[in-house]
Amino acid sequence: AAENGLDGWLRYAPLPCTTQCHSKVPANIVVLNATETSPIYVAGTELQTGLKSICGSHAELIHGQCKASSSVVVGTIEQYRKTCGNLSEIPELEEDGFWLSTKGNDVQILGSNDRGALYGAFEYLSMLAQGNFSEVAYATSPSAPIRWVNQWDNLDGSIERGYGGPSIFFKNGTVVEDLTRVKQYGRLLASIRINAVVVNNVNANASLLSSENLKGLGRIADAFRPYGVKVGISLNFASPETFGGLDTYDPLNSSVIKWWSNITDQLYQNVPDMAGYLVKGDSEGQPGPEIYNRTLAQGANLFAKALQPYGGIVMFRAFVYNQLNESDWKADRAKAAVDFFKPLDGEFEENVVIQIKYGPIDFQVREPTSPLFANLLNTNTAIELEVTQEYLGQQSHLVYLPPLWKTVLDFDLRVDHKPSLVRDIVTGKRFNRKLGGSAAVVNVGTNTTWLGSYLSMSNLYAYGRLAWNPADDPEAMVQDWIQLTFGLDPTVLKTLTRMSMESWPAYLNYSGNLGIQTLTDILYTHYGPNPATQDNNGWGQWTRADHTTVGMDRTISNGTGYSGQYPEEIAAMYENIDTTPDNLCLWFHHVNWTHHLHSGKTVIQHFYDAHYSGADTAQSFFTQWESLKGKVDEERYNHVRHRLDYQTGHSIVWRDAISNFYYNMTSIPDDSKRVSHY
Ligand code: GCW
Repeated sequence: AAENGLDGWLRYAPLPCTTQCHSKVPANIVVLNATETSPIYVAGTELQTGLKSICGSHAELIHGQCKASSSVVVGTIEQYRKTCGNLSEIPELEEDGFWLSTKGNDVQILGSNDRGALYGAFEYLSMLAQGNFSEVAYATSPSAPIRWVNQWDNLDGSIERGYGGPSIFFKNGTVVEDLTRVKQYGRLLASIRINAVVVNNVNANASLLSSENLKGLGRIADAFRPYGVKVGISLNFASPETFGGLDTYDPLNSSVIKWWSNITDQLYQNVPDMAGYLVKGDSEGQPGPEIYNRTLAQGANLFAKALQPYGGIVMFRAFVYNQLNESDWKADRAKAAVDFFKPLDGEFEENVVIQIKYGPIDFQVREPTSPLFANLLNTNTAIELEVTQEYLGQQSHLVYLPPLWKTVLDFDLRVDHKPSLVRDIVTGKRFNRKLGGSAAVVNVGTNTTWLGSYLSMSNLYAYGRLAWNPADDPEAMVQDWIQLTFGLDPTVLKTLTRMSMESWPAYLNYSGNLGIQTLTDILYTHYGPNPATQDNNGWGQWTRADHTTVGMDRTISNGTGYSGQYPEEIAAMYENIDTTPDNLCLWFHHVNWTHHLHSGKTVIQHFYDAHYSGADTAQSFFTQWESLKGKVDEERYNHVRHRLDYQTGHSIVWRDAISNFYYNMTSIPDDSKRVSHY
């Protein structure tokens, strides 16, 4: 229904009667698998619902046997060969891949496994919902096996950095009774080919491991299973002591090892197909192996070994750093991940994957690519992205994130002077690793828009697309999302595409640029302008701004040496200010406010201009959206209008707060005389 956001991009809005629906859509749906908990069964009902809703046609569901003609056949390739006979040559598929053919009388949707068949059904429905009846025949496979989302849900039902209401999983310390929303989430995730969800916060509470909660996890897994989505959990490193009653949590202690393997056994009794563990150790106050003088690899391997009998995976986070002293010119939080993990390369078990945030600090509006991707050649890696807009407007600002993510995924790190795109590193291709992929912090909640805002859902949709194919195009992805979410009106498509593509550059301009990070409040809320919070504390998100100068000197020659963590060609580029792109100038160099950028502008004038132009663009979103009145149903029109109205005002608050702050600091007037009156 139009009023209801729960369907996300799976609304299956009716197509206008003029389309080819009736002639092109088969009369039967053949489901080559009968068990009700199988994704193939779900594919059958999804196809039936979708065809009815999109085309108004009733297709008969037939289980198990092949029908002579006019059918959509959905199942695995193996089942097809057994039940329906010959199949033309089709390309080799990876796990979860599928073959889709709409040529001839039948539609074939055939997975390499059950999950792949369901993905293919969603792909076919996505074509139809966009009025696309073209004849296609192709195979597609995932770029990587790990396509996960992380929820930062606490057992009390709150969500860390969640902006879409309380948890759909937990309440009052246990798993909620009614798992309807979990199933609906599973449906959305399956449609974008996500294959696992870590359901609890990385800042984990050991009481998740109580026997009651293990049963609850079993129920969550049962709810997700028909959608091919597995469950994983975050662990608290100290659990053996705080929850298990041992007097240690030393990862090499035999009773600790036994305790974890026993817990793992119990988990697999409740969740036989559990995806694995996610671990945040020795980071931001979380316990880890360090107090026992054990390495992070010894910590990770403890869990890896417990999981090996079950084929589970440990996602071990690279987000490890210490508080630092700003009076030390060479101190640099951005260096922490490589400092901690590079010496451990090759020491991790084969089922450990190091989960690396895209940049070296923390989900900022722009960061250089994390150099850790270039420093783990004998270790599995995955990239961590953030759909929840923690530093990026918390769903109250429109920020379509894939253009930001692409600055990292498409970055060529030139390891050993060879092409080394981040996307080829995390998929395992570049260094020949079997495991790899991506994880995104999503944080949906009970809000009927899921994320707290209709427009934010484009980020979840596109995340799934990129996890499958990191070479996918941000504009093409958002266009599919717009048509699936708001229908086929060309003006809606054009306007919302433009707004989406302009949104990250606009937010970047009014919230921080030239590589200075997001100038938001970093101490508590991560929301709204507060450039004063960056410096004079131990968090290491420093700008080192004063009356005459600004920026972090991260060069080898005179600074923190961070640029030296990159392979030679990249290090040389960043070491020299002449070859550092303007957009990372202040990340790598400490300069005068009057330093001239490659653009010809001074740093301070760039600040003023960018903040004005970013806020101008944000204001235009409101008018652009208003031009769509009557073309989008009223409920969603008003919801979005309200958000954009707020963003209009808040972008001006941002603009003025930042411009004013640096004007007061530098006393350098704005050439265009906008700022000088403060
Ligand atoms: O971005 C920071 C957040 C914390 C978060 C942490 C992490 C879950 O402010 O809320 O903790 O990163 O990624 O572990």
